[in-house]
Formats: sequence, C-alpha cells, structure tokens
Amino acid sequence: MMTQVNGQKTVSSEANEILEALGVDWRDFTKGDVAARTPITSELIGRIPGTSRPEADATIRAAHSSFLEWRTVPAPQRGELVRILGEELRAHKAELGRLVTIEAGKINSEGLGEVQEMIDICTFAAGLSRQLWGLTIATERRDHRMMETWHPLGVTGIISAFNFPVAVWAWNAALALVCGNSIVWKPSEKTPFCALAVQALLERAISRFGNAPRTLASLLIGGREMGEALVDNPLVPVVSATGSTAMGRQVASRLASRFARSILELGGNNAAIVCPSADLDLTLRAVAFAAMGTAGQRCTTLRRLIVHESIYDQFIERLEQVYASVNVGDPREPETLVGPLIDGSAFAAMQTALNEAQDSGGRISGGSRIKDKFPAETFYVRPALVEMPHQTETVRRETFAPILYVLRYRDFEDAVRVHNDVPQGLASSVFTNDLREAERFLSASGSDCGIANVNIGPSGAEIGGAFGGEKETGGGREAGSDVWKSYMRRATNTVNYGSTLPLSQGVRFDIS
Ligand code: UN1
Repeated sequence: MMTQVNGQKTVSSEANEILEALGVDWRDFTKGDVAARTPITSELIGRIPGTSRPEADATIRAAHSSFLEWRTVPAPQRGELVRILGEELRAHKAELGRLVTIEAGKINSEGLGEVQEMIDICTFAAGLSRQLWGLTIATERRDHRMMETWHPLGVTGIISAFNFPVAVWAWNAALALVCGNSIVWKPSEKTPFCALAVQALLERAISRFGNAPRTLASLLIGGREMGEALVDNPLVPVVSATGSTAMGRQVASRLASRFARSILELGGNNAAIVCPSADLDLTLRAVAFAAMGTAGQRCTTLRRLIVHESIYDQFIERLEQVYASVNVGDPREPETLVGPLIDGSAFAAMQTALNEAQDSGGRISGGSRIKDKFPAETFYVRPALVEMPHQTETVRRETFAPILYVLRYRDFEDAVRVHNDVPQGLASSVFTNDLREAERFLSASGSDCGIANVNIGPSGAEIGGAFGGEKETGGGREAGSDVWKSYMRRATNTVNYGSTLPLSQGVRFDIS
C-alpha cells in the first residue's frame, strides 16, 4: 500500500497507524466487499469483509446468551465496565477523534468533540448504574406494598449513521450496558473503521473488567441486510436507529409488527427564529456554527432561518459575508471550519435542492463545488445561503448538506406557524431578548420539536438532556435524563404481607 505522497503520509497509512494504536486486530484490509474511502482525498482507507446473514444470526444468538448472564451482574458492577470504557476513551481521544476526521470528514475539533461526547455519556452512565430506581406507590389494600422494578430488556440493536460514527453508538451502548443488556451494532457502511476502533476499545475495557461475557458487544458489518438481521430477529427486543426518515419508516413498522421497541432519531429540518430584540453578534456566531458546522451534515443542523423584517437586511448582509469568507478545506487543517461532504450522492442531493429552490424564486449565494484545490472524486462545497420568497416543498424537505434557507417574517405567531409547518420535529431555536417571545416559543403553542432553545443554536446538544424529536424525526429519545427507561422493562409488583386477601376495587369473590 502507498504510504507517502510528496513526502506526506497518505490518509490511509495514517488511518492504519491509528487503527494499530487503538488495538484493532490488523489483518488484511485489502480484501472485502465493504470499502471505506476518506472524503478528504477519496483515497481508499481499506476494505472489510461484510458479515453474512448466517453470521449475523449467530452473532445475535450469542449476544442473547451473553444477555442472560450479564443481566444477573449487579448494575453498579455493570457501571464499572462503562467507567473503564470511559478511561479507554480518555486515553485514546486524540487517535479516535482523528479517525473520525479521516473517515467522516469532520474538522479535528468536531472529531475530538465527538469522542468527548462518548466520554461524557460513559461518566453519566456509570453514575446512573447506581440510580436505576423504581417508585413505591400507595396501594388501596391494607398490608400490601406496590412498587416498580426495572429489569434488563435483552439484546439492544444499534443502527448508526456516518455523520456521528462513534458518539451515537456510545449514547446507546453506555446506557444499554449499565441497564444489563448486550449490544449488537450495525454501523454505517461509510464508516466501518471507526466502528472497528470503538469495538477494539470496548473489548479492551471488557478484558480489563475481567468477568463480562465474551459476546456482550458485537458488530455487524454491511448494509441494509445487516439492519434487517437486527430488526427482524425476535431475540432483539429493542432497536435504536439513527438515519433517514425513509429508513426509519421501514424499521419502525417492521419492529411494530413483532411488538418490539424502536428508538428512532431520523430527519431534522431545524429552524431558528431571529426576533427584533436579538443580540445579532451572538446570533451570527450561533447561526454560522449550526448551519455550516459538520458541513451541514448533523441531524440538528440549522436548515431554516426565519428573520424579522426589521432586521432582515442588515442581518442577512452580515451572514452573507460570513458565508463568503468561511474556510472550506481539508478538515485536518486547523484553520478549516467546513470539511468535505461525505460523497457524491450528498453533493447531488445538494444540487437538486438548490436547483429546485432557484426555480421557485430562491436567491442563492454560495453552493458551488470547489474542484481546483482538491482531488477528483472529493466533494468540497461552499455552504449555500438561499433567500426564499416562502416555505416551498424543497424547504420543507431535509437535504443533508450545508444549505440554509432564509425566510422573512412580520408577526411572531406567523413565524412560529412557519417554523412548525414541516414534517420533521427535531431541534429549534429562538433568538430574542424579549421574555414573552422566549417563553411563547418554549410553551405548548410554541416550537413542536424535541429540542427547543433560546439564544443558542439547535445543534451541539449536551448528553445530559434527552436527545430526539417528534413527527417524522421518529419520537425516540437517547442519552440523558430518564432515557435509560427505554432500555429496560418495567415490572409493577404488588406484595401482600397480611393474612387476608382484599381484592382491588372492592370486588368480592368469596369461595366457601
Ligand atoms: C446527529 O446529528 O445525529 O446535537 C446527532 C448535536 C450532537 C448530536 C447530533 N450532540 O449536534
């Protein structure tokens, strides 16, 4: 394999070094049907043989056996495993963050941020392992006690997307493991090496921990068929899936048909309302990060900006300047803020959306592909700012690319109506210093999203809160708050410590 070009390390040789440092069993990554390319140069990182369907089914059976053992380990001990995983992640933050940059094309700081998010959820879950509490509930019957207990659920299937190739796994894995479940992960076929690296770190944590079952956590490498192996297997009672609404619709209905649980985090079409009293310096920074960060490829990316007419011209002029000057380039370079799109299909979707927007009266700045500085088959684009006369069908659709549609409003209630008039319901923001507007936005008649913010952008959520959204975003919640309950089964227990048998609701059933 080529390792040097003009005296510089190739991306794939750097990836190889990182994988070795992270303890990935380094056999031969030159053969296999799953090929991963770095979006930075389009170089091949390597190939991995996909998991076959019989192998996937055997993996799930083994995970089920592990679950039967793991569920009997006391929860605080399970938390100890996750604490050790957090230690491994802290020790290897730099390498794993760099691998995220290489495989997903995120800038270094965001790659590192993603690993930090994993560390944070491990800390959270380790503490949580001592807090999987249930209620004691007043009972209507004398000498009885009624309570709730929470039990491990089973094999937890995790389907994750390319844009958060490691953090979203961690949200699910850390919680599932402390809750007493085993895990089987189907990562995006665009980022299999990040998954191998994370799996290696978890296996190291498992061996340091000592007495966890060997098949507690496994990987399925491949495309749709691997997702189906999880979704259709009766040994998998819960699947957490992140990705497109189209994917989620199929996952949800197939899981529902066998009464399994789904935790879905699907499309977002996130908006911000900018009010007359907004601090425009702060808003500008927030909008820039939320709309252009991760090259517009976060579920929580800001896609629609609804600006009051009184400040519209001055604000959009400043925003246009930021858009024109932002550094697009190699995400490994410290001055880069916007890296490449993941692949050609992302670029094609962006072009389609921009053409449609233009046809319906949109005024576009930016949006073009930068070809001259970068290798062929890479997709570096200037982020696009598109002023729209109104909210068209194109605007109502999620396009996973750096396009920010801008709309003008006069009346706040109208702005909220436009804000909510999309099929998705993930994240949202209002920028205002007016208490009434802020509270209205957060109220029952305000934003209809799972995440609603004031004076910060819609992206970049912390793990302490419940993460997810409504409508076509799928309704699932991941990460913090009381989300752990989705990974456990609840039992209501009533204990009679008396010597009579009173029936509830005063029912009598006296046998002689
Ligand atoms: C995603 O885009 O799928 O709020 C997850 C954020 C991140 C997670 C995003 N913490 O942007």
